[in-house]
Amino acid sequence: MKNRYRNVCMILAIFLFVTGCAQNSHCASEVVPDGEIEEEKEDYIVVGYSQVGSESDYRIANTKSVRDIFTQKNGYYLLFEDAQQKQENQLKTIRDFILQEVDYIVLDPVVETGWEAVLQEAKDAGIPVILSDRSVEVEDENLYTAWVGSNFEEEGVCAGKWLENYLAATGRSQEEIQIVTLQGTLGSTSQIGRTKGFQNVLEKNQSWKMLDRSSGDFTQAKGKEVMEEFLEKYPEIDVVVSENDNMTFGAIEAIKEAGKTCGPKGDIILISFDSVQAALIAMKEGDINVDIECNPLLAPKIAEIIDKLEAGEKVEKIHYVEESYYDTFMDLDSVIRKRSY
Ligand code: GZL
Repeated sequence: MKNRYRNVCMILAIFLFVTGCAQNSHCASEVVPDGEIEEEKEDYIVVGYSQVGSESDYRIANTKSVRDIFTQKNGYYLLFEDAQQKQENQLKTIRDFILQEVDYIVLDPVVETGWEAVLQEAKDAGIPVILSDRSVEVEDENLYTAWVGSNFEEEGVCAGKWLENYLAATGRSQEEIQIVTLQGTLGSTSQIGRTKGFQNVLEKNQSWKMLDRSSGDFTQAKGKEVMEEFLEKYPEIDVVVSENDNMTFGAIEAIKEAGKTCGPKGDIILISFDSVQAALIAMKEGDINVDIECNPLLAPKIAEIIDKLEAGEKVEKIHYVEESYYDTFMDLDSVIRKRSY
């Protein structure tokens, strides 16, 4: 698609002047990416990226993947906005991108609902939208061109099946198992899928009892708060299902401050999601039993989709990334050494 770089700068200048952002260097830096713009480069693909936030280690790795790929050297001009986990920020950002006539919008939607109007505006403006990581719930799936991410329901099923095997291997498959769940951001694709997937396995195990589920919003602080409430309320917790590693770090703090232990030698079986490096180290230290991987390196696939669209090729709608799980029965040293996140 013809580079709109010069138009973008002109519109940007008008936009910043009109909205008074020109005086505010912070605002100006928000819409004009860092680093020297190579004036002589004739052609950029202008990509507007609306990121959920910076709430977790997964998110940091996911953002790094975006910044590593969408560089001027690779022919892209990246406009990147962190929504601090607020949908209203993402809605405003997308409308700014439309005003700036970007070539593509990439959206990681904090929750699944509330996107029809703004996606219709992007469609009316002729700007393709690619969804990254989380997805949207819309009547008309033509409002977005493609989605790249994880099979979250499969991740939840994987966690449940791991627990079935572990309880059988430790002679506890007939025992009543009391479970609590730290859920991610309510209404996000990852929370919906992981909760549903684990529930599918729970329903097949009569001796399992889900005492409670509550959202820690994928953050360490909130995860600790919720775990403290669970420990207050439920004296006998056998399993904690924590829908991301940062809530897990908070849960570990709360469990230890309550004088209990977790992990393979602990009172509580701890199941986590994401498999970021810090969590695998905590697993090595004996605090986590199993971690279901959630691959944050989505930008290469997104760039491949954009390049195909640029070449006028058709693209598939759904693109799953490769991922696995890790537990203490594996050689964690070699896993940790090889990981880029
Ligand atoms: C999953 C992603 C989730 C991660 C969390 O793809 O949406 O959001 O599991 C992150 O760490 O906050």
